[in-house]
Amino acid sequence: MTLTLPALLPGQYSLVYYFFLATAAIMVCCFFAQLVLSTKVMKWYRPAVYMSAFIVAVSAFHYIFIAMKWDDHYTLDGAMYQPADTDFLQALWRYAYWTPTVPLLLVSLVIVLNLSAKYTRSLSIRLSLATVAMIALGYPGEIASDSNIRMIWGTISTLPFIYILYVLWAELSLVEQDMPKRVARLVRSSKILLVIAWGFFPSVYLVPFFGSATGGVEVGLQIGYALADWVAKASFGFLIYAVAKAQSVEDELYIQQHNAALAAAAVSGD
Ligand SMILES: *C/C=C(C)/C=C/C=C(C)/C=C/C1=C(C)CCCC1(C)C
Repeated sequence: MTLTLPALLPGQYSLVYYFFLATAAIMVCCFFAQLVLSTKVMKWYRPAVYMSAFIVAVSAFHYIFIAMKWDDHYTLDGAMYQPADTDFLQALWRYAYWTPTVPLLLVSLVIVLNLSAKYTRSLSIRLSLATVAMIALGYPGEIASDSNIRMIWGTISTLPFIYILYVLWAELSLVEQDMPKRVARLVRSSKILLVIAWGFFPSVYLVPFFGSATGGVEVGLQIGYALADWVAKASFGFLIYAVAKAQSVEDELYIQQHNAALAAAAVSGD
């Protein structure tokens, strides 16, 4: 991502500014919604819903922060908004924002799969390490001005990304076969949403190879990243809740049947 921003038309400047604020407001609403929803699932799924709440809370802060930075950076000069002479450190802020939130997105998905404790731990650790590696390896490329260096780090960063996709699609499709149909369907929707939203980020990474930073490109990138977060963080959180709720209904049924069997055994005098 470029460090220096282009001059913008007033409409372009305002569009991005209000889009950041609207995104922050949406994330705040999602935060309270997730807290309320967390009470509606069995307590062993609650950490996943709390993680979604945490992710949207961090997102709200991030968007308020970059809205302020954006506002500070530009001044209206004649007909155009002119950027300050300093760097706009959006790559640093964005990668700092991803580091805690992206691993948690995957861990929340792993928790609602309701697998054995050992497998849950192994998946959470492997996927978290892979996301952290992906972010750490992408960063030097993101801030490089040399396009060869950008390409090299981007390619290396794609390896853990492919590993994540492999684990989600190949490895987890085996455990989905044992899940109740309704749950398996929701898990599949979560994965599809995840791949579509996550695929957006490396695509944006490629933009500087094709275009120069004009006002239109910059506005497109900023709004594109924000929309990707609506999908990858806000909407994904509600799917995680839906899986947790479906799992809770199944667990409730199982517990009832188990109790009924125990009661029947007690009546028959065993
Ligand atoms: C909430 C933020 C999310 C879900 C961010 C996801 C980011 C990625 C999947 C980034 C992937 C990248 C590559 C696969 C290669 C180029 C460098 C990255 C870091 C943009």
